[in-house]
Amino acid sequence: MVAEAPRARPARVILHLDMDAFYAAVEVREDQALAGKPLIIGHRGPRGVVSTCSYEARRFGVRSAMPSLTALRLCPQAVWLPVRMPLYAEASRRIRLILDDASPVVEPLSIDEAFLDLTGVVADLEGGRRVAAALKGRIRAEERLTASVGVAANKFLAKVASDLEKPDGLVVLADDAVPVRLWPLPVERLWGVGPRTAARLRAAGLRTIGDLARTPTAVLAGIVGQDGAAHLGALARGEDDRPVAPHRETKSISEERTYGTDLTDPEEIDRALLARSEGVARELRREGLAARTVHIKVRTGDFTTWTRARTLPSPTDLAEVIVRAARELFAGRIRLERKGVRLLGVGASGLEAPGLGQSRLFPDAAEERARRAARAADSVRERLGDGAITRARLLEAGAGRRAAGGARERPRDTKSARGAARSPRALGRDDR
Ligand code: TTP
Ligand code: MG
Repeated sequence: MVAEAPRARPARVILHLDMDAFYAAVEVREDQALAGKPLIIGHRGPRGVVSTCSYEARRFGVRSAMPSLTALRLCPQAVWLPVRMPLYAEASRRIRLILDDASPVVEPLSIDEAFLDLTGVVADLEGGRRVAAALKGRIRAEERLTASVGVAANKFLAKVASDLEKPDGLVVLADDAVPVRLWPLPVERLWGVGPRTAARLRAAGLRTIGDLARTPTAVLAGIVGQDGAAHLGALARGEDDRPVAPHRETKSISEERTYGTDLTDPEEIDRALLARSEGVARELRREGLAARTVHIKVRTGDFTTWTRARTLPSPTDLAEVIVRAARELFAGRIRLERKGVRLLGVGASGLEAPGLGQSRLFPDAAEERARRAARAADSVRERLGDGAITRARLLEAGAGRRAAGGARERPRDTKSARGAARSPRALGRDDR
C-alpha cells in the first residue's frame, strides 16, 4: 500500500452577487415609464433619507442614506417613490430560488446580496465565471433585473470583485490580479476598517490597501494592534478563509444584556426594556420580518431566571408595539420582590415575511407612519453604527458562526439566547 500524500486544501471558488440599485430597479421593472430617469427611493420629507436611487440619480451625487433634503438639492428633477418592502422581499425570495439552483451552499447577506460556494460545483474560477454568467442571464430573463457578480478564491475578494464593475458587472478576480485590482482601493474597503481605523491608518500615511500590504506586520501592529494587524494584513494580501455559511431560517430574534450592577430603579429597567425592544425591532426590519410573539427574559440578582411570552393581535416590526408587550409582561408576570435585575432580554418569534402570503399585514396608517420613521432612523444608525443584536437561528445551537476574518467583537455583555448566533450587524457592516 502506498501512503497517501498529505493533500493541500483545495482552492475554493466563491461567488458574490449583489443586485444593482435593487429597490429602484424593482420599481422600474414595475413601471417602465421610470426607465432611464433619475429615481430616488425614500421619504421625501424634511427628515427623510434616501434608501437607494437609480444609477441615473447617482450621476448627480445622490447616495443611499443621504438626507432627502440633500438629494433634493443635488437632483431636483428626480422622481421619488416610497419604499415598498413587500415588493422587494418577494423579488428577493425569487432571486434566492435561482441562486439555490446554482449551489447547495448559499449564504444570503442582505435582501439583495449573497455568497455562493461553488467549490465542488465547478473546477476553477473560469467555471465560476460560467455560473456567474448563467445566474445573471436567469435573473435578467426571469426577473428583468440586473446583478453584479464577483468570482474569486474567497469571500473578501469575491465581494470586492462584484463591486468593481457595477452595474451589470461580472469580474473574476484571480489571486495574481490582487496587486492590480485590489491594491489601488482605499483602506476603507477592508472588512473591519471603519472611519476611526481609517483615520488612524491615514495619519500613518497608509491610504490604499496596497500601502497596507507593503507594511510589515510589526509596523502595522503599532497602529492597529496585533490582532488588527494580522487581520488587515491578511485581507490586504487577498487572504480570507471564512467559510460560506449556508442560510438557516431565522426562527427568533432576541437581544439581552447582563448588567455589572443589578438594575433596581424602575425607570432604568424601563429604559432597558425599550432599548432591547428597539434593537429587536430594528433587526426585524432589517430582515424584512414581522413577529407575532414577544418574549422577555429576566434574571434577578439571585440568579432566578424568568421567561414570559405573549402573542400579539397582529405581527409587528415596531419597537413601540414590542415594548408595550414587554412592559406588560414585566409588570404583570414577574415578581422582582426586592431583588434587582441582573439580566434583561427581549425577544421576538413567530416570524413572518410581510408580503409573502399576507396581504394586509400593516393596514394601519398611523403604524405605517411609525414604520417609515423607524426606517429613516435605521438608515441613520446604519451610518453611525450601534450595539450588537443577536439572532437565534434554527439548527444553530453549538455551531459557532464567528467568521474567521470577522474582526469585530460582540459586546461582552450582549448575547443570544442560544449562545451561537452571530452579530448580524458586525457582518453586515464589515461586509460593506
Ligand atoms: P445596496 O446593495 O447597498 O444598494 P443598491 O442595490 O441599491 O445599489 P448597488 O448595489 O447597485 O450599489 O443595498 C440594497 C438595498 O438595500 C437598496 O436597494 C436599498 C436598501 N438600502 C437602504 O434602505 N438603506 C441603505 O442605507 C442602503 C445602503 C441600502
Ligand atoms: Mg445592491
